[in-house]
Amino acid sequence: MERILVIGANGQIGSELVEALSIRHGADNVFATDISPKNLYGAAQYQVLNVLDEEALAQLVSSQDITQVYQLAAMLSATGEQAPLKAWKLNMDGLLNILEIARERKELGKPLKVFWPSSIAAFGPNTPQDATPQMTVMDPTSIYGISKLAGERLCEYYHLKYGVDVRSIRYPGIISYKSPPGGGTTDYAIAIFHAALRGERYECFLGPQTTLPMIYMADAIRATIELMEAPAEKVKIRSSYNVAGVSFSPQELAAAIKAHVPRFAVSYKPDSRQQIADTWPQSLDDAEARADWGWQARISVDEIVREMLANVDVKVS
Ligand code: AKB
Repeated sequence: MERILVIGANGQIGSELVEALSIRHGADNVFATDISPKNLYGAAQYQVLNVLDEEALAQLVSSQDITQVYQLAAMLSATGEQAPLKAWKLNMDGLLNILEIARERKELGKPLKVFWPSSIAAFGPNTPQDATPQMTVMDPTSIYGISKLAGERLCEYYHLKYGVDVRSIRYPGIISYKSPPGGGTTDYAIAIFHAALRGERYECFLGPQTTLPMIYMADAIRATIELMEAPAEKVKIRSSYNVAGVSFSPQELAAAIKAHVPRFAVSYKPDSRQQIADTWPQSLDDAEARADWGWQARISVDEIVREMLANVDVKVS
């Protein structure tokens, strides 16, 4: 029986992951935590936890006999640039706290399986942008991207040196309707649906031709759970896996929305997030994820558009 801890449960991924894990493992075995006292998504078991409080974290892991932890608390690319030192501290120390606890638990004969999200932000301006390979030049220029690349190296280090069973995915931009994204460069791909459904013009903060890799939340959650459930010997990469979903530009997404909402209009006013997006891949080669643990994306751009238009709740945007 698994006992699962989700850190950052009120975030975009956390809110949906807690639900999916509860269905799989039983709500009694899933502990949702976040820095906020508000149990925003009605998790059956919720408590306040600051991932930077290593003592509180270790105490929770041991008192609840946790066997799997998903460390999702982080500052994303756009908000990270507003407070680089804070982003570095949260993103790095949060991960290190978990890895250290996993190392200690392993020594006690109580292994803790760790999931930690990396991102396409770990790539940089000298990375090949089309079908970006798993192993390639990585020279991120945002503090978020630098923390993701450093985090990938730490994950592999703790695996090689201490045998910690840590697993990771380089998430593309994730598109979802349930919970809002938290300050990323790919957020336009959600905000655009809210504007379309409110009957408003959308002013996009990226230029019309800025193609980026994206993935629908259902595929992202499935990838995460499939990776965590794969037999350990199949998880050959312990830094982080490329996982591809779809790729599109703002102009292409706007056209796909217009096919359903003909009067929808978009204008473009790139801001500082454009410089970040310009250094990221346009598409990913995820051959290793496919070969090692059978990953296969299912949801196309047209399906994403249909699902988002049917489900986005404009009352909460
Ligand atoms: C962001 O835009 O910062 C995130 C990401 C791609 O990691 N969505």
